[in-house]
This record gives sequence, structure tokens and C-alpha cells, in this order.
Amino acid sequence: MGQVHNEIIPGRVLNSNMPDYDRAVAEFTWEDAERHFSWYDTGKVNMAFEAVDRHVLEGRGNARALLYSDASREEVYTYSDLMERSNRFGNVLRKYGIGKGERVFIFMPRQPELYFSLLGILKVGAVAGPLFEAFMETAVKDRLADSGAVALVTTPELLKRVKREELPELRHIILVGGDPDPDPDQGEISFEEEMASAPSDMELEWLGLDDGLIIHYTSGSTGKPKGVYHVQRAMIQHYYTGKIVLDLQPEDIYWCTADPGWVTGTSYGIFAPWLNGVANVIRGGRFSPLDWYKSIERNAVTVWYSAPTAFRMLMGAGKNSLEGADLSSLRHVMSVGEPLNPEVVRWGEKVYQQRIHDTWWMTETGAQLICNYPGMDIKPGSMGRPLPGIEAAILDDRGNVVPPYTMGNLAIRTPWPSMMKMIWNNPAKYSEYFRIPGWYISGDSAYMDDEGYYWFQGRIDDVINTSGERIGPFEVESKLVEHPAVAEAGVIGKPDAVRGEIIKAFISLREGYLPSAALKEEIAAFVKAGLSAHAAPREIEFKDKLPKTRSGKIMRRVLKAWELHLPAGDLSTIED
Ligand code: 6R9
Repeated sequence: MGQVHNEIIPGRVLNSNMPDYDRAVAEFTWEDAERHFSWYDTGKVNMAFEAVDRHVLEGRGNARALLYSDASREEVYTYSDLMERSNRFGNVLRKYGIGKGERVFIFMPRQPELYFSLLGILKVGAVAGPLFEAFMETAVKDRLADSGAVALVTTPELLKRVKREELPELRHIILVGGDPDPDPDQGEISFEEEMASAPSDMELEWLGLDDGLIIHYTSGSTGKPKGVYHVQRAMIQHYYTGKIVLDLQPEDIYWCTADPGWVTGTSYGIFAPWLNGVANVIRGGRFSPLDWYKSIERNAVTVWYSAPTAFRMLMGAGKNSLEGADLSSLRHVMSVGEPLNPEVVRWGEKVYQQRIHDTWWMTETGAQLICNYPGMDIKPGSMGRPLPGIEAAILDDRGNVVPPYTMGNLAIRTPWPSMMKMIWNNPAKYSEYFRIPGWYISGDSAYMDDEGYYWFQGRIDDVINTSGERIGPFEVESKLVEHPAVAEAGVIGKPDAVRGEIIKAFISLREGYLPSAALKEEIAAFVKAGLSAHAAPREIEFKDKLPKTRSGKIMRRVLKAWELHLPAGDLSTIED
């Protein structure tokens, strides 16, 4: 196992006099992060105050906070602008009696109003619930019903997907986008009209560290999506990792490509950058390689956070998409959401002159935990090391720590500041994560090498057992994408009478390659030669596209369900 762990490339070293791993610890501590917030003086906090108002009160109101663009809009908002807009929206919510602890959902495309609304929701102490714009009726209804949302910020277009008759607790609909005729009898309110008449200053709701912040619904392999509930305390870790992992400096122009419907789009698309007072780029609309590169160039982005699926698409789009785009402003590039194939890291070095830094965390963890951060060496294919102050381990099913290079349950010592506080309405599900005392069990399978680097293998449910060998699908997938014909690969274990399971690979091909039996053989031989005989797929199936979540994760359970002709389970987060 771990064929790639010998390769080491040096990471970015910021302060060459200090041993890498200790540098970050020495320069900025968790204590520093805690001390930063008003809680330290007053016992009270509010994320929106810390992320926005504080900068204005400390004289940085004219600094650029939000650099928005899509195909038709291009707008810049300063921290003062954000403070004013979010105050107004907070006042609108108060006018309708919405306050502390209530759930207010947002269902709209990435556009500035989404961000004003989210901050306004936080200002009244309500709990924000962002939804992907792509959700259809059932997905929207399940989430609003489960959380008991009292209000929804949406557009007239998307409102058609909200089954109001089945949502008795939903009292207010705030319509963004100049709806000419909101119906007050239906609880409809015009965002633009209300904002225009709302006062621009407000006394925000001061909260405790354990008061609610945000709820993100995330799909498991079975059952309904879970409402992962986070509290204000998470700001300590958002702020801290913004410094240590994102390496944000006051002059940075930062772009996180994630949508706020995904935790990355809030923790690192809203909280971490604004707590650190940088200029935050938001790009509306769909993914397009050239657009993205142009966005980096036009905004002179310095720090960029994206996902393997995007990097692989950019890689697949080839040189032409890069033509004429100047990416020299980039100083730090990171990835999250899925394993980052070594091939992509090498490509990043070539194309961006940047080592893409992988980061590992989950909706439930609220913020980054295991990362490649500035100052440490990168081993392509490894998600890095636990952050200072975070203890990770690989446990067997009984909770014993296993030796290096042994695959097992990736676990984190509890607690850490941004750890979820509950699964909404589902205490039983919550306790499953903590079934081994003192540990959070991630559901991921990984191993640790003898230098404390962690290597992702797959979700526990995805680990393949073939002829008694345990094989993580990621290792096979990474080898597959090294083959020039392969754009993306998803690998599953297919039940087999003789071997227990055999490895089956679903593959989408790069531009210019056609499916054929000879190509299948060639690809299988390539894995056999590069990895091992038992890791080579015995079956290969070509697909135009692999099923993926909105956050770009290949849905192996859907591949498996296809293969076995079983129901695919919850598909609310699937891409198309
Ligand atoms: C932030 C986020 C969490 C799951 C996680 C793991 C996978 C995330 C990864 C990674 C390998 C990485 N994952 N980062 N796998 N390397 N760097 O993605 O949250 O959507 O809840 O997903 O994503 O399987 O358990 P979420």
C-alpha cells in the first residue's frame, strides 16, 4: 500500500530559520485566535460582527470585502458596504419578528444578496441554512421541514420549487430580484423594497460561543440528509486556519470557488476570509475553464481554494483554456473535498508553478483538521498532517490505535472549536460519530505513514476487499488518471463468488479518446504495472460522465447501485 509515499516535494517555506512544522505553531497560536474576539472581553460574540463590523470599527471600512462578478454583473463592496447591507437585512428580519435561534434558509444563486442575507441572519442571532440553487422540490422541502425553518430568502424563479403547503412553519418568503408583486397573504416580502426602507444601523444580537451559527445538510449513503449544526465557537478555528492554512495576509485577494450550499462555501467562502479581513472574490454562474482563469487574472487572485474535480476539469481542458491567461498573481493554491491525485499536484506545479496544498475536513468538523500547510513538505497524494493542536489517529473497529501504514478508521480526538454541536433532530446519528470514547470517527478510511502524514483510502463503506486484500479505491483511481486516456475514474468493489469482491472501474475518457476493448486492456495493464496485480480493475466500463455531488465528489455508492441494480438512495445532492 502507499506506492506514492516516497515522493516528497518541498512546500512553501515562509520563515526558513525555523523547523517547518513548528513555525506555524510558534507564530500564531490557538490562544491568539481566541483572544482576538470580543468574547474575550465581553463574554459575547456574533460572527457577523467579527467578520464585518469589527473591521469597520477598527478603521478598515474602506477595504474591499466582496469582489463579485458573473456574466452580467461586476460589483465591488467594501466592509462598510457589507455592514450597511447586513444591518438593513437584519432590521428587515426583526421587523417580521424573526430572532435568535430561529432557522432562516437561503435558496438562491451565488450573488451579492446571498451574502448580505446570510450576514443579516447572523446579526439577529438566527441560524442560517444555505441551500444549493440546483435543489429540486423534495430536496428543498426535506431540509426546510426538518429544520423547522420560519423564513426563506429566495428568487421568484426558485420559489416554484418550494412546496409551501407542506411547510406550515415557513411564515416568510423574502423574494430577491425585484418581484413586481409579492403576495403578503402568502407571507411574501420584496427584498429590494424592504431593504430600501430599513434603517442602516442596528444593535446586533450578542451571543454565547455555543449559540447557533449555521446548519448544513449533508447526505449520507442511506436515509435522509442530516442537518449538521454549528455554533459561534467555530469562528476560532475559521480565523486560525485562515492564518495557518490559507496563509491570509491583509493585502491578499482570495478566491474560494465553492458555493455556500456546501460547507466549504461558508467556512472558507465567507467566515475565514472575512474574519481575516481580506478581499473575497465571488464568481457567479457555472464552471468554465477560461472564465475561471480570466477571473484569477482580472482580480489578481493571490490565494485560491478549489476542489480536485475542478482541477481535473481544468487539466482535462488542456493548454488552450490557459492560453493568454496570466496566473502569475497566484501565491498559494489549496484543494478540498476529495482526494487530490498526485498527478494533479504534479500538473499544478507545471502549469501554475504552484504546489496545490490538499486539505482534509468535513461538514461535521466545521473547519480544516489535516492539511498541507505553508511551511511543511508536501507528499503528493497525502492530505497532510494534523494541524497544531489537533490529534488524529487511525483506529481499528474496537478503538485501538493501529501501527503506521495500517488502513483503518480516521479519527480525531475530541473536541476542537469548530466541531458540530448536533445533528438536528437526530441525537442517535450524532452519537454514532462518538461511539469510541474520546474520539470522533470520521467514516473515512486512511493510513498514517512513519512521518505522521495521512493518506486517504476511501469512505469506510467504499473500501474493497478482494481475495482478502483491503484496497482503497482512491489509490486505484489515482493510478487510473495517470493514464493519458483517462479524465476521471470511480472505482468500486463488485461482489464476486470467488474473490469476495473484484475491482470495477468506471472511467470517463479525455477529449480525443474513444472507448474500445483494447483500451480497457491497456488501462488495466497500466494499473497492474504501476500499482499491483491485485489492484488492477478486472472490469472497466466507460461512461460519458461520472455521477458527482454538487461539491464534486464522485458518488461511488451510486456507481455501486447501478452495478447491482439497487436503488441509489438519496440523490438530492447529485450534480445533474
Ligand atoms: C469539506 C468537505 C467530507 C468528505 C470526507 C472525505 C472527503 C474531503 C478530502 C476528502 C480526501 C481530502 N474529503 N476532503 N477526501 N482528501 N482532502 O468536503 O466536507 O462535503 O462533508 O465531505 O469528503 O471523504 O469525509 P463534506
